[in-house]
Amino acid sequence: MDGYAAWLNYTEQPRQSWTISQSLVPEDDCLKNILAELRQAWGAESPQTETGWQLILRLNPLWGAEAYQIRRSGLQLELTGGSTVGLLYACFDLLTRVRLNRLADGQTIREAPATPLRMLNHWDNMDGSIERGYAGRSIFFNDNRLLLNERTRDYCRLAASVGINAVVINNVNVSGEASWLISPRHYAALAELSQLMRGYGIRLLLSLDFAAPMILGGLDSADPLNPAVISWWEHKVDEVYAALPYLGGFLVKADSEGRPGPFTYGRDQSQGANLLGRALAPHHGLLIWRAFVYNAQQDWRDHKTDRARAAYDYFAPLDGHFADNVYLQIKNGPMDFQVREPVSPLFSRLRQTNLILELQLTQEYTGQQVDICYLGSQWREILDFHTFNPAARSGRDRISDLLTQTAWPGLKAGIAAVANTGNDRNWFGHDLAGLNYFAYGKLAWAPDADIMAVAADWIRLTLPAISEATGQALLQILLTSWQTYEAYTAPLGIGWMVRPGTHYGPAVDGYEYDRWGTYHRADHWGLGVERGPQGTGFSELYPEPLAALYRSAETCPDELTLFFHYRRYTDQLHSGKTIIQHIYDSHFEGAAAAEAYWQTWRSLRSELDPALYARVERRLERQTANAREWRDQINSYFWRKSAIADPKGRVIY
Ligand code: GCV
Repeated sequence: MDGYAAWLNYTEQPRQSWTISQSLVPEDDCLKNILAELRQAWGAESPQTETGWQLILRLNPLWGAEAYQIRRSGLQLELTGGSTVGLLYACFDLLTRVRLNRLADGQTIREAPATPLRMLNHWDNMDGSIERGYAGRSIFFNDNRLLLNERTRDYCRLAASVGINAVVINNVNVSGEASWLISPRHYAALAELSQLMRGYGIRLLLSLDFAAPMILGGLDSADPLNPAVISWWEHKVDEVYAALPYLGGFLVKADSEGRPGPFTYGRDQSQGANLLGRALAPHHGLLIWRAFVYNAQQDWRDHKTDRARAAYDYFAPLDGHFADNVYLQIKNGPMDFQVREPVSPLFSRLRQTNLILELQLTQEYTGQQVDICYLGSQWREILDFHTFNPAARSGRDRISDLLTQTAWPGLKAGIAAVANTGNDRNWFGHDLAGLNYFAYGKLAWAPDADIMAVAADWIRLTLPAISEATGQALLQILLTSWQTYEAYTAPLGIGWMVRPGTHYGPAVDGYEYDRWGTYHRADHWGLGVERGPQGTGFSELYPEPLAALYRSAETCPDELTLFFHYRRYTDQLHSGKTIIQHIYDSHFEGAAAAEAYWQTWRSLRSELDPALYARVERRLERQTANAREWRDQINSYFWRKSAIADPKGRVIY
């Protein structure tokens, strides 16, 4: 088993006999793809209708385009979609239900996505490399060209099967040939790709270089208020849409980590975003502007500047300044996709800005698809977080209420995630990392989904041949994996401590004297960044009661205590343990848990496909070694700093 089919693994199910007794406009691409999917799953259509499924496809244009209904009466299956995209979603749901034996006679299922925009961002470069990619090279690019092959279609099938409806194919760090994606050099290939994606209900979007008027247009400025720049963009966007009428819009990373942006010209972020938003408006395109803007040239001696504040400080004052088709895309936490961070305070504050929550599937800081880390556990906490945004209707202020646009009237919102796929045969490098992609789609569609049920379904769909007991063992690993990863890496919300550059494995002081604003401030008394009112004041960016919760070390939740406060090693946590004892215990326990995953996997060997077994086993061996390394470096470092021995007498170096 090579993992290529992922959860669309139809091999173990009996072929089904089926026929479509009524078809709609056959030249519609979605309909063609529905038929192709049915054939792939169930085999060729069969004329003996009495013994097989009889499908009737209908449209109900009064529904939202992505809504659908499945009604079963005996062997008759009536699928109704708000459009053929809705029918495609109905088809994937039907195939899943038949495989999981979850479609009773007489049952009617009605579904519509709760989040309108469900997007993936690929950080793929045109040379074929992927920034922070851990599953091989790009499936979209090689050698400065677009790739279009059977794999592209299979990618669309995977994405559509979990309800993804927008994909940005190129890295937000746009450079080299990627700046030229919006030029005639690439229109023909992009048009073909966007047409293919459209047949799967997916809008293609592109990351843009803010300096394009200079690079492509030869202007001497990219100032968003310069009339020549404005007119260049208007013409450029008209040209792009003439070639790519189905383009969803653009994504921009500006003024961050060396990218050009409006700050160069003394303009603010909304002026940069609106320049492009206005050019896109006549074409109904979206402009997605990232809030990940910070000064990456910090002096470690400076205890007042706080990277965690940056997005808030830049963007909160601009609430209400953005054009109607502009969305602000905000990373879940104020720093950068650490295993644990508080939710960004921007979600608690903005009330007149369209929002997108940005998550990271690619496991940059969470094990790089070597270590198992089911991020659904992290996302559940983020989605359930009460923002206390004063604009939200009472009781509807969770992040999930924002995404589903139920928090307050007029709010437009969506969700995005940095993708974890590549051209490895199994798409994800680690077979078990496929769950993160699957779960992201499911939570984007229904943010209140149960992450345990999602994982259990993923196991049954991806590994249909394994026994119930093996499935349960695997489920236990997956459900505890995020907590395990957190336990053996940087403690109590402090984050980082990773090897500079690669971001895999421990280097406690790796970023301590660097320019990235990512410090732990450990000394011989304690550690942590003081972000209360006496420190950087970050806690005060939240509305009450969150500010009060985070402001004081007495009330701050244990898991974030070092994010918000400098604490002494001897301070007591709510758990009853001291900080130092927590560090020792969690690292010994986390590393032991990782090793136990490896043992469990080995005990399942006879149950598992040999190739799958070997792929995952190799990674578990590496995860165990990584966890040990984290355990020993962190414990030794803090023992040496604090001179407090482990009362349990375990080995520390
Ligand atoms: C695409 C982090 C990563 C970068 C990434 C950046 C971003 O800093 O390490 O590789 O760049 O986030 O989200 O823009």
